[in-house]
Amino acid sequence: MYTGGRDWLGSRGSVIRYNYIHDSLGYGFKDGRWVSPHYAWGIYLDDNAGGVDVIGNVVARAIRGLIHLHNGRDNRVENNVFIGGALQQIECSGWTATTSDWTEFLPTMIKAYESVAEQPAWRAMRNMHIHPSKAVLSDGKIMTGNVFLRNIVMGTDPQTKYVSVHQFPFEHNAWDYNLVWNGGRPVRTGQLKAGRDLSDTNLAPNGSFEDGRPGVMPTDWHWLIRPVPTATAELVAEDRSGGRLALRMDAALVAEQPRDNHPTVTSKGFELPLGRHFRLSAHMKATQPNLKASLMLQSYVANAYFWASTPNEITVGTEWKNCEFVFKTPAPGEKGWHEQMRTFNVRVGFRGAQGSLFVDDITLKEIEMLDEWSAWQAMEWTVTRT
Ligand SMILES: [Ca+2]
Repeated sequence: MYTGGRDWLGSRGSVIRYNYIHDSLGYGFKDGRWVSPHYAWGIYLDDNAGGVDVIGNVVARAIRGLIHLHNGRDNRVENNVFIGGALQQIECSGWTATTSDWTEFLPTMIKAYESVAEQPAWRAMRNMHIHPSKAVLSDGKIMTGNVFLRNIVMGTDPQTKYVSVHQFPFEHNAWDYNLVWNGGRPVRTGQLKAGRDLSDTNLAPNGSFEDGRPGVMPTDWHWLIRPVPTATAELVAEDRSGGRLALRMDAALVAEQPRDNHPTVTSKGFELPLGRHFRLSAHMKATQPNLKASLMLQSYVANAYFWASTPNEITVGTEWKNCEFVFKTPAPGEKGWHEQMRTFNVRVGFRGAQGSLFVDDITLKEIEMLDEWSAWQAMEWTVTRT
């Protein structure tokens, strides 16, 4: 059952109610042959479809999923039974401000919206106070105002996911009171989220940069890459985030050198358990906007292996800002693991061509990682009154 919303209006006010939709097969061309089942959902709210009520349906078995909201907005999905989607039960794929479908259809949406915006019947519909040109959020996402309540959702395939979401702003959608069962297996949502700290103390050596004296490298830290002999990285008292001292690194980029071309310092090595999750954070600021720094945990033995946590690129501005990453140390046998892997160190690099980077309060702690279901529940959903 399909509808779309390239004109902002077409699907609004539609009700898909009390149907039994089952074994949607789909038929398509894949790897040189016509195949079925192929690329099908039971209910497909496509291309910005908005303002649809999907209520009280039983939707069973479809190859791709049982319902798909493709940049859907202002839809209510309530009191349905979704059972036996193959890839996932529910799919939500948002556009962003730069998605070609959005930029292509936006003029049509605005024209249609403005043609009815002053009419009471249209104004009374959900979120019709939002002009299409005001629909993009500050992070570029668009898909808002959807409500998923009191559905019963059951997966039957061991590989299936409960939900698959893409460019989906959790805090602008509501998802609550759904009953989910996956045959006793974990409920997969594709979401990861850090839980509580497991470490009582900071595992980063001298991460507060309070040990040492101004004008020299902090205690327990040393150069990893000093691209020119005059490059400086030293403790300073003039600008810090916490305590008395911080680390200052001055720009010394050797742009023509293909690698090892910018100042990089590391802490001394320390042991960490393998196969565990950690949070690495640091306070950073720079003498000018948009300077590039890097922060990572690394482990290596020369000529044997190199491993580093990612992502690690940071854009630093002129105000102190906390940058943090969550990652896992490789467990034995996992990608990135090496039999000689024992010690790790914290690494800070400064890629700026000019100016200085200030670093303070580097913190490394082992953390609990929530499972995908707990992470999904912990998202900052819109709260609805039921
Ligand atoms: Ca400090």
